Amino acid sequence: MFDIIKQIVEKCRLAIEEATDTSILADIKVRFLGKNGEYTGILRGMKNLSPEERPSFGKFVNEGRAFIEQKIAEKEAQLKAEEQRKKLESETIDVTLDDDSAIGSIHPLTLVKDEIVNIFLGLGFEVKEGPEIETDMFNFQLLNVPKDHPARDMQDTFYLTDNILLRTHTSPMQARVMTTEKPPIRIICPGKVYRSDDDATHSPIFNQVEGLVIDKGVSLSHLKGCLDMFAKAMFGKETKTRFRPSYFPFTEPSVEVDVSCSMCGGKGCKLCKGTGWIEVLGAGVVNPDVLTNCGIDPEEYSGFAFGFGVDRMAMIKYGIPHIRLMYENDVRVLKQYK
Ligand code: FA5
Repeated sequence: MFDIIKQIVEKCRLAIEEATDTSILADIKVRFLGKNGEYTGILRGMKNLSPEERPSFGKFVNEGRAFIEQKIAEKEAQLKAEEQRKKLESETIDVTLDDDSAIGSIHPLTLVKDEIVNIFLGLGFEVKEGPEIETDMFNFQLLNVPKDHPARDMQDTFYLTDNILLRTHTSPMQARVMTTEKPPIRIICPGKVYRSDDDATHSPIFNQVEGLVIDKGVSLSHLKGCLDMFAKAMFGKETKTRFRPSYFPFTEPSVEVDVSCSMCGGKGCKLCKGTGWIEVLGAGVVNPDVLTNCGIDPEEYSGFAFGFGVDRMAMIKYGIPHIRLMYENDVRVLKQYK
């Protein structure tokens, strides 16, 4: 009996010694010391021993078990240390590796939007962002575009219900601020907008930054000064601005603003289609009806507003020929604008 125990202990010791990972070791533990394990089975033989033999046999079995348990614990510590070392080795980062292919870059639309926002922050404007799903009231009606007004055709709209739509410009945010805050107001509203448009320079989803200033005595000359300053900061200090009469229901008078072409300096090139000028935004003096709609007294206050497409600015700035290139997420295109 004692010899059998010695043999099993030896067999177990060898198996432990040869184990190459902690899961094999766990199997060995079950195989020998588990409920139905080989070593545990020995105890069943105790019933055949005389009462005198039992104490010394029991002691011998317990010593054998303690020996196996100690060997398993030692081997487990050794294997765990080994496994940890291998894991650390395989996860080592080579900080000397000179490869930037995995580094992302900021999207050109974000770059241009941030640049625009920073210029206006420098001029004392505050950023206001709002919902992309809007009510007809804020998107159109408060801005002097009642239902069935022909000017709605200027912005081909995605309606969700009769009165809920995807905002077609960020002007509804201006209405939201005018109805909740008291002048003086000096805000810009960047954000995504939606129209049913699709060609080389128009996308169904695009980005705008619109601006609004309301205070006492604000006039068209303040608008011209502000936008001229913006154009010089954005496109270079040699940039000239040109204001042409236009129409928007929410401004009176309304203007389209062109900047001298930054590519040819105004001489005429492919980018400006030979005219020397590039149209960048719409603007005007806030229509007094809009102020009244939003609860501001037009006798006391006046203001100017403007709005432009960030996508168009990015196309001009980086010479991007098709607006869709900015939405296809082709990294070969996007990583050029780090
Ligand atoms: C407006 O959206 C007016 N809310 C701007 C405004 C604000 C005027 C305040 C006066 C006072 P417009 O529809 O022109 O205006 O759009 C402004 C700019 O958005 C355009 O100059 C153009 O650059 C850009 N844009 C318009 N539609 C698209 C489109 N589908 N894809 C990309 N850019 C577009």
